[in-house]
Amino acid sequence: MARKKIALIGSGMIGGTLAHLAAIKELGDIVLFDIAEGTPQGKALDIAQSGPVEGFDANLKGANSYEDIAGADVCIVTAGIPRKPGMSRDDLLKTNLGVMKAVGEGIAAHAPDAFVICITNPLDAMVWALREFSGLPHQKVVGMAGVLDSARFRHFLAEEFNVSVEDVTAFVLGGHGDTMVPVIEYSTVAGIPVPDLIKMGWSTQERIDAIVARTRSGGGEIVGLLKTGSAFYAPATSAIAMAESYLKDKKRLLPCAAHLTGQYGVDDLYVGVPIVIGKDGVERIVEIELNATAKQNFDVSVDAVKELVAACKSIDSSL
Ligand code: TXD
Repeated sequence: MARKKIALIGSGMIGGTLAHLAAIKELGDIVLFDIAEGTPQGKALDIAQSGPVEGFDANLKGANSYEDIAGADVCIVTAGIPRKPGMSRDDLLKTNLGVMKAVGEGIAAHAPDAFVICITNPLDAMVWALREFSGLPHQKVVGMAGVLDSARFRHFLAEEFNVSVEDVTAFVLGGHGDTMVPVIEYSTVAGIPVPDLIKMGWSTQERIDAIVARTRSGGGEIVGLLKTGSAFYAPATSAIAMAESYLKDKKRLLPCAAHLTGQYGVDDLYVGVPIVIGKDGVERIVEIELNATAKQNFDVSVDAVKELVAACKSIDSSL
């Protein structure tokens, strides 16, 4: 059986880490694509040279032409620019919308059967725009945010309870970052919900509230420490989990930005919800009942995404 092909559109910090992880996990052959000349080629060669030591077999190629992504099974998109000081939200939207247009057209022309995972910020709007520009089926285009947000939440909860991260599950809905909605009733340690753990004296509501707040600003905390960029290890690992579920038809249930068509009362918008990812892409959108507070927070999150999409539409009239 031929190896799968994974195309990484954008070969910056997350793109390079994605390539390294995909190679170590032997998910397939890898193409690193970027508009910057030399960067994808250099990273591809560097990672390929780690192969003999690590013991993985994968072809790695750096590219500046979309033709090289031909026939990719998975495309993971990190292309774009970060928000720089003095730049308005609309300046960033304008630039990254232009990038999504180029990327969407490149994928449509050369890898129309791929499962596409968007990571570029502002995530919930960019994944919507990428889907529009590519014209791919909605179930083949998703956004990565929830897996990262819930991984951050799980890490903090495991520290708080002094238990293995393996036994901590977390449930996060809504948009990325500030507006994410952690649902603590569905977050557990080996099946024991967090509210029960509070009753058992493992923690207090105040401490859990502080963890929720820290999770919401998890991206900003890392930017503040790194100073010259944003998180890349955990974002890359999160996207790889989604890619692996598709490539291996694992049917994992993961929180991702998915296209809603009435679920949770939302229509034609990408919002973070639990989905099942298998060989057909988004195989199921999981609609759970939310309590009043979670529903209220979810609606705030949806409104923030709606506003971003409206801004995209006013920037690009073809949308
Ligand atoms: O949870 C999440 N979704 C996120 C999102 C978590 C962390 C970071 N998140 C966002 O991912 C971040 O705000 C950025 O929008 C992306 C990528 O982050 P990364 O840290 O990898 O950014 P880099 O290092 O700046 O890499 C971006 C690359 C860089 O090499 C550019 O040359 C390239 O994108 N780029 C392009 N590639 C192809 N085509 C075009 N048009 C293009 N423009 C820039």
